[in-house]
Amino acid sequence: MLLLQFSTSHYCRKARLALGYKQISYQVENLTPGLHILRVKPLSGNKTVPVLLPQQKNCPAVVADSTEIIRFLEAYQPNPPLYLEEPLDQKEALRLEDHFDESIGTATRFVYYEFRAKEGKQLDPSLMSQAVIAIVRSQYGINAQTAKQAAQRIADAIAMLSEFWQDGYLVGDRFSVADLTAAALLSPLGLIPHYRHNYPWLFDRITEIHQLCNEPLPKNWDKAI
Ligand SMILES: N[C@@H](CCC(=O)N[C@@H](CS)C(=O)NCC(=O)O)C(=O)O
Repeated sequence: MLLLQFSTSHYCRKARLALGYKQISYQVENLTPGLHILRVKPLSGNKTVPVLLPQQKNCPAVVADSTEIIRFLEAYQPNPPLYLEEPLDQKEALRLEDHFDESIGTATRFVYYEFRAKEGKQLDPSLMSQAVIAIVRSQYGINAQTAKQAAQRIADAIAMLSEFWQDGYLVGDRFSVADLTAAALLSPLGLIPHYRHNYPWLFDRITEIHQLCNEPLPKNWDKAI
């Protein structure tokens, strides 16, 4: 299998966590933001990564979007499962996956790129990195005001996670797509010192989930504390 990705994207991390959890071997093709459209648009019709090319008999040629990739992987290799058996639990796990995708993953992007352009500039002050950060900020309308609104959505999500994650799982009594999605989409916050200091249990849990899925933590993870 081949995963078309941005190495730093948290949605691509979500797909890698799922591949790693299921111990499916795959290769990655790292794309350059902006130029990536030339590669992915003809394949999926969309402009976002991740895009998975299963390259297997009896499989679709292209699976685009992290949620669709997990749905495909679950059918391709059901064990170990990311979906839950009990229908109501499974419905809730998919609802949480969608909530994290649509609301929290985008909020994380706002808070993370606001940090990278300001206090976190020294993480990579190179012109190339700062140019990518400026493009992302302009593409998504990221500024101090919108990042502040996003931080409130993240605070609500962390309050919810604190009820479930300190000694259990988001849904039911085992690890599921809901836990995996939360870990992937909140992981960029691990590079922001005040989140690391205020919520150590959150980043311990994100670390455990990365270990479970055989996925390295984001670059510079240890520099934030
Ligand atoms: N809902 C999509 C979101 C993916 C997404 O937003 N990907 C971003 C990278 S984090 C992207 O490809 N952005 C490039 C663009 O919009 O041109 C998923 O879950 O795969």
